Amino acid sequence: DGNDLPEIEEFTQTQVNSDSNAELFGIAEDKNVIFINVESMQSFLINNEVNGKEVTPFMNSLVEDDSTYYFENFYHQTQQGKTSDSEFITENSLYPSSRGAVFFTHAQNEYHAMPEIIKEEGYTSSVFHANNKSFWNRDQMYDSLGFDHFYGEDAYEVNEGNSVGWGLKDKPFFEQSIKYLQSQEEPFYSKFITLTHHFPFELDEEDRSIDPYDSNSNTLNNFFPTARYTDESLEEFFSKLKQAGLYEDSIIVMMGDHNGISENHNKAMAQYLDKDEITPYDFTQLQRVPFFIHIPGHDKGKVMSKVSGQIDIKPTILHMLGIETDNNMLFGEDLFIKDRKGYIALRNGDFISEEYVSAGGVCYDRESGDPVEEDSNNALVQPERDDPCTPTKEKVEKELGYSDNIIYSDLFRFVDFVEDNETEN
Ligand code: GP9
Ligand code: MN
Repeated sequence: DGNDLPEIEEFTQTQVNSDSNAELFGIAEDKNVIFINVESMQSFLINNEVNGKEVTPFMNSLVEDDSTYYFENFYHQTQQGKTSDSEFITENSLYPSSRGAVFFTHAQNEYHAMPEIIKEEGYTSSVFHANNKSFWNRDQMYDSLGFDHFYGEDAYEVNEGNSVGWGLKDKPFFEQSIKYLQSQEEPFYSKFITLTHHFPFELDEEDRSIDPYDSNSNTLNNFFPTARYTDESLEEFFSKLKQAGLYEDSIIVMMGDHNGISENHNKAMAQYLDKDEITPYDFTQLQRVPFFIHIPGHDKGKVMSKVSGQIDIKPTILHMLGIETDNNMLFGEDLFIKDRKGYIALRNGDFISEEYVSAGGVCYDRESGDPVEEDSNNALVQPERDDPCTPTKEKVEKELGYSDNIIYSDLFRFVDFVEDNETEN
């Protein structure tokens, strides 16, 4: 039953800042939202090189661009559901499951997802992804999330010449998508999910603009050329949007979905990053994924450094569209408010705050990456003194538990989400 609801509601209303007085409230009112879920893109690639060559020149140019906000301390919060988890977090501002994929286990739940909310403001929504529609149970889950259209593999012309690895390459994927995008009723919210930069990072010679890295891990070695290929596909997509006349009236949001390099490749990663080893602290910092908000015509874009994550996307986009979120029961916060709660929870219970990184049971100083030293005097007097990560750790556990309750007991069945805009009149 819904007995836990009042407590969860109290938490989301008091502990999560739903202030819509953000700098960018309404900046994208009635504009199209083009959202790109960029497969396996990780932040360590941005403004970095391999064999003396830039890996992601297009995204690097966006970091500098006045129309773009780039979030350099933005974390993915996915677990076993990988891409599907990143979608789940984005659309709902809820956490995914600690085991399995919520796209499979709870596709029949009642949600109050972004596509459904913006539909009330006259938006149509769609997803573009050149893979089988039932992969990750997307066909079912997209209905529950309120998406209007899903352009899967059958919407694309896929042949041997234009595919590699998992299927259609990203360049023809974007190219073939334009005609569908032009047919969307405006304003639209359209999500594109890329595929080429996916494990095991296969790429044809002709598509390679940079050489692989040289280490004992073929996975890491091949990660760089496919990242470059996808970066080029994004640049081409921007140009095509301009040619199609879709650019000016849209905002373009890009997010890396999760890491593509697991801890199995720590040795090679340490070599690449020129470190002795990859500690749990380093591995946690490697869970940063690029996040960009590009607003054509805007000139106040900058690099944003506060700790942030996928959970924050939904309130940020809704506020940019001029939609209030006060009664929404979200766990994320607008990326542009001053008074953020100051930490990001990872699904495994680890967290990153402005001061600390809690990883694998160790509390690290975020700036130095060193474990926080127990004050030796204090430890003698109070041997069980909690380390400075404990208060945040407790909040993180509470928050993850509340989100789990919502999902496991399908609690949104009992909530009547009334838009504030309507209640005021
Ligand atoms: C599959 C694609 C990749 O459709 O989204 O999924 P992943 O393996 O990254 O979860
Ligand atoms: Mn993925």
